[in-house]
Amino acid sequence: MGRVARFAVSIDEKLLEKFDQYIEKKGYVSRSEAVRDLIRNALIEESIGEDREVFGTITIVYDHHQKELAEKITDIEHGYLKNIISTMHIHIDHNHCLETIAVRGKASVIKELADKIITLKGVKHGKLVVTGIEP
Ligand code: NI
Repeated sequence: MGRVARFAVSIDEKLLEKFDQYIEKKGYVSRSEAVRDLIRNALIEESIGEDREVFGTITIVYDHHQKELAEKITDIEHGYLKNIISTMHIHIDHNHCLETIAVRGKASVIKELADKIITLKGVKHGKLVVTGIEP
């Protein structure tokens, strides 16, 4: 960590009140810690469109009775060998599977991979979470 800087923020009282409620609900020890996390999240999310190395997870829930869906997911995964670290498969119930795919690589490639999987017919919910070392 570099030198610590302090800055003042002007904010509407009602907005600050809501922010303090958020901080308490989340369990942050101070406003500073909450603000630092928000800034880090914003910077990491912003970098998704850039060409930097990121890590992440793609989590999907899908209907495994959907015709050829599992095969399609596997086919896509085989096209990204360098980017997929591991996958975890959980059978949720008779119809549904949950899969978490741990990924690494250029942000643009990871986003492309996630979009290909999440938009498949039969994928009921999907989310890419990108993380990395703050830029
Ligand atoms: Ni399953």
